[in-house]
Amino acid sequence: MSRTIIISNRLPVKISRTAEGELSFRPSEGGLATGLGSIYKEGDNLWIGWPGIHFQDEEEESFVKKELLKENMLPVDLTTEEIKLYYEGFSNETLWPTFHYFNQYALYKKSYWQSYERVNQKFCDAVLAVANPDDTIWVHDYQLLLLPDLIRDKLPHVSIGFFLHIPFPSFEVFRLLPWRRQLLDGVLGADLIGFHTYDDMRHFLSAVSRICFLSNHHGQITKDGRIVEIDAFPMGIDYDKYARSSAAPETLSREVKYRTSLGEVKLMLSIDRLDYSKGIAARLQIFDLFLEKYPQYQGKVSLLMVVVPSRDSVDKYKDLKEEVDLLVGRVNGKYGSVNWTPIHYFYRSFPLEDLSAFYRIADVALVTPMRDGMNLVCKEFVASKLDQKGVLILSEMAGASKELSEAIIVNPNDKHQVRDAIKKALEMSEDEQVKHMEIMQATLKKFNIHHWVELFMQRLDEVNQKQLKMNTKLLDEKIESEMQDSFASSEDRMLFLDYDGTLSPFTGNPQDASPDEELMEILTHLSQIENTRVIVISGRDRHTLEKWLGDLPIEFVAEHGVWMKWNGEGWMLLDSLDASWKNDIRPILDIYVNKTPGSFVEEKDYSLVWHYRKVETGLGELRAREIISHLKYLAVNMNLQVLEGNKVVEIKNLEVNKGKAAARWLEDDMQNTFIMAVGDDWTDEDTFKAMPESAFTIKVGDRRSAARFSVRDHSVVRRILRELGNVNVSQD
Ligand code: GDG
Repeated sequence: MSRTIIISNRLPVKISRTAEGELSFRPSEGGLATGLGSIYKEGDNLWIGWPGIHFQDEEEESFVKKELLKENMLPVDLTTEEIKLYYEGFSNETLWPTFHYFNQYALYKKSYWQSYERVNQKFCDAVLAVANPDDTIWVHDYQLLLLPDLIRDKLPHVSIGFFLHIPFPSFEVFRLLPWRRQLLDGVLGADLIGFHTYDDMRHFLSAVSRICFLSNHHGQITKDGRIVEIDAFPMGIDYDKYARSSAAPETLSREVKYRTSLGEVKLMLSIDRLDYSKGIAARLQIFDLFLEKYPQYQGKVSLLMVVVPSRDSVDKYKDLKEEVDLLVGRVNGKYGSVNWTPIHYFYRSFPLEDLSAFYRIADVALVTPMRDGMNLVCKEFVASKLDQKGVLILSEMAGASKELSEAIIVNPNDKHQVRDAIKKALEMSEDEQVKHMEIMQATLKKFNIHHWVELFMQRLDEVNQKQLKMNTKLLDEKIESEMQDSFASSEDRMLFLDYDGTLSPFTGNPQDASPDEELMEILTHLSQIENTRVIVISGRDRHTLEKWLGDLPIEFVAEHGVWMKWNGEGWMLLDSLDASWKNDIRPILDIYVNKTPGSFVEEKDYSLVWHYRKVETGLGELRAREIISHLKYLAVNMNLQVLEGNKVVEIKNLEVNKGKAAARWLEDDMQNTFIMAVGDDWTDEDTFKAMPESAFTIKVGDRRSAARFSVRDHSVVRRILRELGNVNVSQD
């Protein structure tokens, strides 16, 4: 039976050692653990991750493994060095600062990277030891960016989802990473990649387009013949859990206790892990500014600030802790009195009942991160406000701000704006508070954590169905051997081969793609086999094809079918074609060449091609769209077709296409003829469609095609052709 396997850096469990040296297991309270609890605890499903402790010996390791397995968890043991280099190092000192736009804090250390690679491999080994090809795998977060592709390599058809919990930065920041390409290739091993917000998603797509040269269509990328879908799935909270906890008697009694000791002041609340991305220091400076500018609030409002210890072995976090301690001391020293403390500061974590009491008690939640993937604290505050009174001040840099537009949205760098937002929040009428809170609660109730899990899993399943339904089947060994048998046993053989992207890789300059020695050898060899015809069917002009391949005993279709050359005969023109339209269209294309550095026009006998492979990424695509819309009506009137290819826009006569040309080689009875057609772009689709059903039609790259099979790239095509050339054909 197929299973779901969740993988994250940490397992959803807290294991601690008691004073007597015994181990105690407590389930983690995190939102993710709750949300995914409905999945991983079911049947044979599993959660794989680091258990958070170092095993003292093998006996302890096997005991912990056994205990965890009872709860459907499988631990990955990490050494002290791996925690230092992979976790604290690459994850938290390289990726975390870069992804949160603190790239000046990022360390680019080779030893960190190497450990990150090794640990991702370690996680992969743990997955492979238990996973089956029909399982569904869901990988979480920035510590495991390489994992999807590592798994894909060994289980090519398994369904893999990936979710990033932190922001994905703009391409300009992401590109700073020395290992940017490997990181993207790693994550692109997934079938579905999810982000909290649309902005993260578009930053990712832009990085993929610029670094991996893969474009997307409505968030869908095709990589190595596979579909990869990218989308935004804003993560929610376990709404009912927070609402319930807010009404619990234990919470109410703690609220009374805290209210009594705090006195009759208004209360602002902030809760964060200690992190520079959370804007804790700036928040303290803002509170200082607020008390200074509005002295009437001195003695009337306090800030309850919970900072949860985190990553305190990383230098930057130690520095931040010192800075926060200092600022709290300064503000309290400057304004405090015997009966009023401006800031109640706690550097520790609290149980949920306390947290809920804080959420209840607070008049204002001050959530002002410099950058945050989502931020769950603000959502928990809203869910805990059962009487709907309270105001949320929320940084526009938190993913949550995209959903909670009823909050007072601020830019945390604009200290004066936040200072005044505090005043506005404290003075907001109760009616208005309720009005905003109601709308936010309705959103969070619907888009809760269970909804998030369901949406993601459903979508992953849909992508999986899409992969299965794709017309083409990845060419495997079995089909290849069938193909070789058919090649050997047929009386005649016919191979229609596209050139660019099929026999040869794309180059910046089309003229640089001349055949290399290997290709010449393959084609020579094939064309020498008896009763075997090789037809190169290309969009290129006949002069180039003649120059490059004219010495071989092969046949040609040039300019997508304008020109044809049968064995031993001269070039033949397709019917009577008109080329006078070029005089009207060429000047238009020249305008675009003039304003687009790196682009040029290729003029063929019966078509014009605007090339933009060397144009700045993005600009080329923009101009291509401009050209297409510029020529749209003109083309219809002039009986032309405007087609978008691989970094080209081609204009040619409507009646020209590769399929029509290829059909001239085909006869009625071809039962004893082995036919193969290979191509990589839309112009080859016409060839595929023109072929008899039994033909071996092969698409290179993309799997959405009329072809029966697909292969990854031109190097696979070459290997297949080389092996066909070595087959012993029947002599009778
Ligand atoms: C990352 C992304 C994204 C805090 N103090 C206590 C406590 N907490 C709980 C909160 C909340 C969670 O910790 C913090 O979640 P955040 O979302 O605010 O922040 P990160 O830890 O940085 O999480 C973030 C998130 O992943 C999910 O995708 O939203 O952007 O950075 O649930 O309640 N819980 C308890 N005691 C505490 O003292 N029990």
